[in-house]
Amino acid sequence: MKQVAFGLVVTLILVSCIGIGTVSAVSYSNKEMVLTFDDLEGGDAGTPLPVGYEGLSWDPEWFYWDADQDPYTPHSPSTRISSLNYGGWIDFSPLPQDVVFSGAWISGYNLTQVYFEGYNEGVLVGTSATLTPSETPTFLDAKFGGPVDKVIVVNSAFNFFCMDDVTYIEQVMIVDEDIKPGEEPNTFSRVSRDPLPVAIVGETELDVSKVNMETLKLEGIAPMNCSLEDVCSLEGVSGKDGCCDMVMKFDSRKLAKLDVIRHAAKGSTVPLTITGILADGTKFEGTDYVVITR
Ligand SMILES: [Ca+2]
Ligand SMILES: [Ca+2]
Ligand SMILES: [Ca+2]
Repeated sequence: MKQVAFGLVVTLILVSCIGIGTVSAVSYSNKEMVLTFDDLEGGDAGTPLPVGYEGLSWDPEWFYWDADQDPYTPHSPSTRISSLNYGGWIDFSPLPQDVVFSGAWISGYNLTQVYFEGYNEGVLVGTSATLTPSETPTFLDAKFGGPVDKVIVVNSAFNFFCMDDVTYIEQVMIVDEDIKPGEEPNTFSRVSRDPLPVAIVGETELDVSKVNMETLKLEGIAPMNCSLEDVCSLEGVSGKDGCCDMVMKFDSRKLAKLDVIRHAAKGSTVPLTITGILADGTKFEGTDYVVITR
C-alpha cells in the first residue's frame, strides 16, 4: 500500500518552505468477516466446532454438519452450525478489539423462534428482532446499535434451527507492503526461479518484531523464510531508516501459479496482498503491485 504524503506549502514573500509531516502507512480499515464454516467437512450433532475456530471462542454446544437435511438449509453450501441447547454463545473477546455484529442466516422449523443478544463487558448492548425460521435461510439483522464482545443466540426450543454465514465487522490494520524493497516498479517474470522478496515496512507505529511469522501469507502463500532487517522505508525508499522491516522471500514458481498472475496480460499490473496477525491478535494486511514482464 502506497500512501501519498501531502506536503504543507507555505509561501512567505519570496521564501517557500515545504514541510513534510510525519508519514505513517499504518491505519485501520473496517473489514466485513463472514464465517461460512465451509472449510469444515462432515460432522453431525456429536461434532463440536473446533476450539478457537476463526480465532473466536464458541459455546462448546455448537456442532457443525454438511449433509443435506431439510429444513436446515445452509446459506452457503454445505456446512452450517446448530446446538442442542436452546442456542449458544459466540465470544469475540479473543480479538484485540470489539466487533460490530451484523447478524447471521437462520433456517429450520417454524416450531422455534431465534433472536440475538449483544453484550459488551457483560452489559446488554442490544437485542435483535425475533425470527421464526423456515427452510429458506433468512438474515437475522442484529442491529445492536454498538460494538460487542459477546453474542448470545437465543433459541426458544431445544433445537430446530441452524445458523450460517455469521457476519461481523472487525478492524484490520493496514500496513505498508513493499515488494522488491526499495525498487519501483516491481517487475515479475512468470518463468523466474528467483525468490520474490517482500517487505512489511517497519515504522514507529509498527514494530515488525511483533508479527507472528507463522501467520504471514501473500495471496494465501506462506513465505519460504522471513527475517528482521532494516532494508527500506515508507514510500518505497531503499536503505536503512532506523526501523526494522519484516523481509520475506516467496517462491516465485508458486506465485506464478496464482490465477491472478497466470491469467494476467504481459505488461499488466497485479495487486498482491500480504496478510498476517500480530502477537496481540491484531489482523493486518497491505497491498503492493507487480508488473508482469513475461
Ligand atoms: Ca456455510
Ligand atoms: Ca518495491
Ligand atoms: Ca526500515
